[in-house]
Amino acid sequence: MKKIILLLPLLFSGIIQAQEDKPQAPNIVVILADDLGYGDLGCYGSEKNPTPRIDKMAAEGFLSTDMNVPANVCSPSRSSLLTGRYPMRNGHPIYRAHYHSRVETVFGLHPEEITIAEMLKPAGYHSFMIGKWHLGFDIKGSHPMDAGFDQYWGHPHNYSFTGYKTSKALIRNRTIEETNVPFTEITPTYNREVVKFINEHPKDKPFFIYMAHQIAHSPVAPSTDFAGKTKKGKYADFVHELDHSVGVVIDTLKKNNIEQNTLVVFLSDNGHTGSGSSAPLSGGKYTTMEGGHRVPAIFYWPGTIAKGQKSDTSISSMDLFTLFADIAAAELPSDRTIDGKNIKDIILGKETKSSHEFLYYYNAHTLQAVRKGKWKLHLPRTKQEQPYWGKAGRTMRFYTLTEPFLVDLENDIGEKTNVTKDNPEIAKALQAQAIKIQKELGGFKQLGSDQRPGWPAAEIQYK
Ligand SMILES: [Ca+2]
Repeated sequence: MKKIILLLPLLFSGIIQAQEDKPQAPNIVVILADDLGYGDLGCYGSEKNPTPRIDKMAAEGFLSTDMNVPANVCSPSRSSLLTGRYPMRNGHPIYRAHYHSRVETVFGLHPEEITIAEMLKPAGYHSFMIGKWHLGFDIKGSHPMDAGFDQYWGHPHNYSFTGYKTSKALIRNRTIEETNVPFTEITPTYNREVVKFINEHPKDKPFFIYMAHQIAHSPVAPSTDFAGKTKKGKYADFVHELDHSVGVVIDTLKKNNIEQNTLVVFLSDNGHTGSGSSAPLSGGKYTTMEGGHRVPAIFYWPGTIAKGQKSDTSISSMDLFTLFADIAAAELPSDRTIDGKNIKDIILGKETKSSHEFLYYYNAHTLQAVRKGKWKLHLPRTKQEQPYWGKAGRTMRFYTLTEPFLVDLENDIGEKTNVTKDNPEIAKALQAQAIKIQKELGGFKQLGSDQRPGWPAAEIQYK
């Protein structure tokens, strides 16, 4: 008996020691810009938009010149970021715009999809979503809090979205807190809420913040503090406000002494519109040119990610899912295909080879291009196959194609010259891959073997 009494305190102190030695899982913050073009930040060559905070983040972290989103409009891009799966695979390949058709508004993110928030939960993470959800907020089963988030604050739609109680509203969790909110008052509340959350969050529990801004989507309307500030026009003021908000997050992490234990990822959901720029790329939002799918992306984690890295290794927004699982020691789902790859070694500067053998460019349900390394093949298409491109109004190049168009992205980033004739074998191989992947992911009027059909929701909330 005496022995046991002596041993017990030792045993307990051993357990406590083991817990103290276990490194705390890092916090994760994703800051998603809306419709921010590849050429819209100072660190990506913009001379118009002052973005000192994001530029500093890039200088002190990892900047990707080849971050690809698998969709060129808001909703499908967000669905794939959160699930690590191509939009065709996860059942949300089209965007949510109530004025196009009723069908598009009555389904959202499928409840059986697993989001980053759900994946991180068993690893002890508390998840907070701020801002534009755009994945069926009003639909039962598709609300952020049905998708693993513990807390929500924000305006969940495009500001132009009308006819719902949640239109132009600010919502806390599932409760409408303010209605008829002027657009210019929304972003300042995001800053207020993110600061409050970080300041108050218990230091011994890791968090995941998904902060999805309304900036730089229309309406281009900077808040009072930013209107006229840059003297370079409204759009520059707007992007400058976004930059300021990024600075607010970084400063708050620093103030709480958790900057070294927090990975911050900044990226955009798709290419530019209106006053923005995707220079030196061609095309923008709604198009499957590089300007629609290649976005700015910066990874910042002082003490872990080395400063001043600039990488042209192809990565995808779907990779965040897999990267976060790794750094959080969370389990990846084993019952489904995850398209995201673990890019940890890439952002740590240990690997320069891309894990993506192919990248697929879908415009809604239509596969329009396949890329392998520097080679990108634009596939023939008719205007009937695509709901978006014609609405873009900026470029009609590639709107329809009668013949395949092969581009060498290394030497022709603007996608000007068709080199199919000089490289017939490459074009043929990419065409074969296009046929193969459509059997799996689906295509226009073709259901793939691993494609979740969009789901009709039975019940609309807030109505
Ligand atoms: Ca967008």
